[in-house]
Amino acid sequence: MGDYTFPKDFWWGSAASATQMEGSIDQDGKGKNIWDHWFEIESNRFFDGVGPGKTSQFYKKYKEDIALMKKLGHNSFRFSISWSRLIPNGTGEVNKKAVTFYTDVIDELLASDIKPFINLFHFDMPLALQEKGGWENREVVEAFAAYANTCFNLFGDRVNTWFTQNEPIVPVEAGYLYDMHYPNELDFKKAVQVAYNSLLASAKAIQAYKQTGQSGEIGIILNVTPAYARSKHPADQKASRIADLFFNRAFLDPSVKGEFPQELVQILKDLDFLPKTEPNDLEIFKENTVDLLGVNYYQPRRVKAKEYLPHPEAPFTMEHFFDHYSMPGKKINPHRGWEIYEKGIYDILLNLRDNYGNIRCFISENGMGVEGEERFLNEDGVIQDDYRIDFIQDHLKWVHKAMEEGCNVNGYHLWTFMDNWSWLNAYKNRYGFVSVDLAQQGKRTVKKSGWWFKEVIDNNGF
Ligand code: BGP
Repeated sequence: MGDYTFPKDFWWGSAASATQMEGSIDQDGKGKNIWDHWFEIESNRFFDGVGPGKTSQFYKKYKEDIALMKKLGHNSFRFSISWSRLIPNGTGEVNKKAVTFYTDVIDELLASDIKPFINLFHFDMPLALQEKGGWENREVVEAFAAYANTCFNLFGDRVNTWFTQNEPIVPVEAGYLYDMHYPNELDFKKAVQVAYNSLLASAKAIQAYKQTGQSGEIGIILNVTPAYARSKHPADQKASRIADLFFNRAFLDPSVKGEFPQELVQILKDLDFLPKTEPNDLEIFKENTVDLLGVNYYQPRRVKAKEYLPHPEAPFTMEHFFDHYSMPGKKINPHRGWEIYEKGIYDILLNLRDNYGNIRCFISENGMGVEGEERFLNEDGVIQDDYRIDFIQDHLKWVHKAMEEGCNVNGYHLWTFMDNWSWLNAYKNRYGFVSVDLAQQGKRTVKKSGWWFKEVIDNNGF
């Protein structure tokens, strides 16, 4: 046993999402989601032209995968339900084969002493609903609450840790500001509406959960990285405050405190970007805050005051208020291009302790995507991913320190269990404890980090 011991019942495990791991996207009655559709019309947008159909095939191999999770000591696993697999058109009829599949997955996890954590939405809007505008459309808010309710009724007797959404800012920024995800719009007004409606949908799903009378807990998963200013100069400080407002507080405050930050509301009002709302929305936010917060952390956000005035005709984005800042001497994961800054995880947790009532939370994603890991195979065919072990360990040390200082952290999940399809990067960067060999029918092999993590779990620390 080392110096870093974690509390008894700490959640050790990993996270994944339906679209990234299920595969079998055109089988057993699944409806299309935006990823299936976008890949059909623009496969060139995806690394090596690989789409979501060719994922790790959890849909077929879940028993084998869960057996491996058990072997590696997991006590919890977060996955998402594919809305368009369960309800092919987003509303209306439920797909019985999907019910069977998710029931079997849950039962298999429970039989293996692994707590299922279910997330209801991970970037994968059913196509039928995106055709109506997706989160832009208030009808979709109601459709989500109904879908959530269906899930609670179907699975809530055995699942007691729920999440409404994963990183709701991603569909906003990637889909409506930066041309990274479908529907590839660039429209700030719509982006604000999408953010507002998805948060409202989350609150309504929480309301639906409470109305079921089930005894579990429900939360949301946010990537709440602090925005670090280049310097103490007031202009840099202001840049970071505004970046923090848009990227973090816009999601954290309504989810945890049930209200939007006044400064953000004022900025949007001044720019005439306030979303359409209905009279009792604020009450819904106020009354339906989360029990639990998932924190995803990969990289810090660094900003500085703007160097130049924005072009008057350029479309409006958050970068109207700040520039991104590349800090000299930063440590970087070259494969993903993301800075590695371990202390960021501690800063997030202290912020939650000091400004968000020390809400019960856990690290719901952290991880390192690396290209070409087969370079590190040893003679037994095991990937020697010492860089991943260092990455996890260095982050866990900061988590441990935050806990010693009173932060209410209940677990650590790696992104991800086995190598998954990574949205635009497809299979370029691998994140898993377990490698997936696409050339050999998705053959699974535990990496060195998987065995190392098992030891950490067995010792409840290192
Ligand atoms: C998070 C997402 C995950 C996962 C991860 C790694 O933001 O919740 O779905 O993909 O990032 O990012 P990427 O796959 O783009 O490398």
